[in-house]
Amino acid sequence: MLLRIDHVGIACENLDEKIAYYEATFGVTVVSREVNEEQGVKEAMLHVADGEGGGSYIQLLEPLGPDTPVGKFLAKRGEGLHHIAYGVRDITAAMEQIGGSGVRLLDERPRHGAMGTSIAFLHPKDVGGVLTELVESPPRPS
Ligand code: MC0
Repeated sequence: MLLRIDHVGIACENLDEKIAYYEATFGVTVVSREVNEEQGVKEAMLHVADGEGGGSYIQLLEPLGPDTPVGKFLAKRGEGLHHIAYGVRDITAAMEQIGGSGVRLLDERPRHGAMGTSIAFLHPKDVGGVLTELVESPPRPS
């Protein structure tokens, strides 16, 4: 069901500073920057590699305010790994299959993610303490 690691989401206090750090340290480059009001973040995607069905990225996340998922996470745990996201071919089918196994879905239906993706989160308490995201990428132009 899982095609690849789509991205790792990393919570940070200052997006511009963290982008500069990743570019200087790992030689990766930003391919997309967005504000996602629904998710309460401004974020940047830094390309790492290409894989089946899409790319693999580092996603840097700065909260839009303290009362957002990433804002609460930073207050509680500080900067660091926030979630892991797996690429899937069909997000609705994956949600049905995983939800049917008893894992709590944090989204009833897919939501808008970075770079035109459809995303859905799984409760970290049901995935061994790891906030987990499913990602369906838009079709690649042929
Ligand atoms: C919270 N918990 C985590 C966690 N966040 N565990 C692992 N990783 C995380 N990131 C744990 C807490 O420590 C707590 O455990 C329990 O989950 C409940 O957390 P809480 O702080 O009491 O509750 P909330 O209100 O902060 O909710 C946590 C929850 C929420 C994961 C349900 O953050 C959520 O719905 N997240 C999904 C959406 C999201 O994260 N969006 C931002 C990225 P204890 O043991 O203390 O009870 S958006 C994104 O990434 C998009 C743009 C994209 O990929 O394209």
